[in-house]
Amino acid sequence: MEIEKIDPDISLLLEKENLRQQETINLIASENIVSQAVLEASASALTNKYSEGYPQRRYYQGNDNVDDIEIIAIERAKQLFGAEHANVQPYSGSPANAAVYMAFLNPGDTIVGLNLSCGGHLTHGHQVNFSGQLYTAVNYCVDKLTERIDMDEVRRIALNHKPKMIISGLTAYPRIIDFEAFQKIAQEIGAVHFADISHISGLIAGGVHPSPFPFCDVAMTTTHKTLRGPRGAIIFCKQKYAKQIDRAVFPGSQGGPHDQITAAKAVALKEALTEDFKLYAKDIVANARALADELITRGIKLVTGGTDNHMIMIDLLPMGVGLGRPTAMALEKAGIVTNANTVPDDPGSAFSPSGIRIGTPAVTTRGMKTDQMATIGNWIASIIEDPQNEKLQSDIEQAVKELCANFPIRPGLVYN
Ligand code: DSN
Repeated sequence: MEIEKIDPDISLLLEKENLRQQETINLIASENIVSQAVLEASASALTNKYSEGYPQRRYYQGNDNVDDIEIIAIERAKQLFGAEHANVQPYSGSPANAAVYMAFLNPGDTIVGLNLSCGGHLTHGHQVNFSGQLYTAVNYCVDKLTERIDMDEVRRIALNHKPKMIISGLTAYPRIIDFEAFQKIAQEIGAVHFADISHISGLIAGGVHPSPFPFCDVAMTTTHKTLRGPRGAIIFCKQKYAKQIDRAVFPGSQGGPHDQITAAKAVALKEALTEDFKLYAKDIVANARALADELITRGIKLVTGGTDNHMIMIDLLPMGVGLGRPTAMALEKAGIVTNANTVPDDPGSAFSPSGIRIGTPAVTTRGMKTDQMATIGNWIASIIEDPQNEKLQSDIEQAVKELCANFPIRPGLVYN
């Protein structure tokens, strides 16, 4: 490969990263493994192009191929989700959310979203983020007993604060989102309903999670999570909002789109339109349930007591405050890659939280099924019970390598 000659340092690190991904179990709920076709589009000559504007309305010449690619991506995105309009240019989730807010809100306007510690995203109104600084953010949390979103509470907050926008969506919440109920509340107070479906868009596309369409006014998904595409995002909206969304993306908040990523989004959307992808989405959820069941059997506490989607939130509070990070580090030594995460009412901090978030999109892409989930659940439980045991970690690390060798990341991967 050319890169070995030009830049051996980076080349070596890329090789090491390939090996790390091959030999470890990736349970990070927001990550996945793309197909070779998506990788090829991402690494294509489109990297060399500038194309500010939209198809047939570009500021630079030489965009005939880019136009065709972007139109294909838009049409596939609309078809997959049954949306009226799609903008496929957003660089990623946070810039896309910034564009959505810019399209509908003025600084100071009130937004209502799920609190970060209860499973919402930074861009849903956290005070350290632009969304909590530019706008007046009010958060809802989850019910203390059930740890689920309480729609009566969302309605009470909405009626009280009369936000201009209500956000339905999650980044660390393992249950179904009732988009229809959110829409009813938004309609009652004349608010815009914005669904952030970044985590669950692959499940929606695969028919295993209810769709926010036609209930929401606007929706956003990143393309690299359960949707299994390149890093990026797509915004969907009703046709009547198309112009204001497009303007908010370009020229409002972005410059030239990353055309190589637009092409890779188109490829991933084509893959997501297949019957194979429906099976894949079904297996993601079946795997998450099997993993959750195994953890519960081993006495591990899960937020909400289980999962409906691709994600499991392990609550380590029964064992102490702030154990998320040391446990994630112990798991990593055993070859199991996760992230520490807050749990509802966490007395720990965002950097030192008391939970672990895990998810099954990447292991399902590798072809692992419920039997393997039971094995992995057992390993995780053993490490949680005995996090200082280095011999246990190295024994499991060896077993993880053997398991991973049986489920290699294949370059031509298409799920079947
Ligand atoms: N970092 C993403 C996640 O892990 O959910 C969200 O931005």
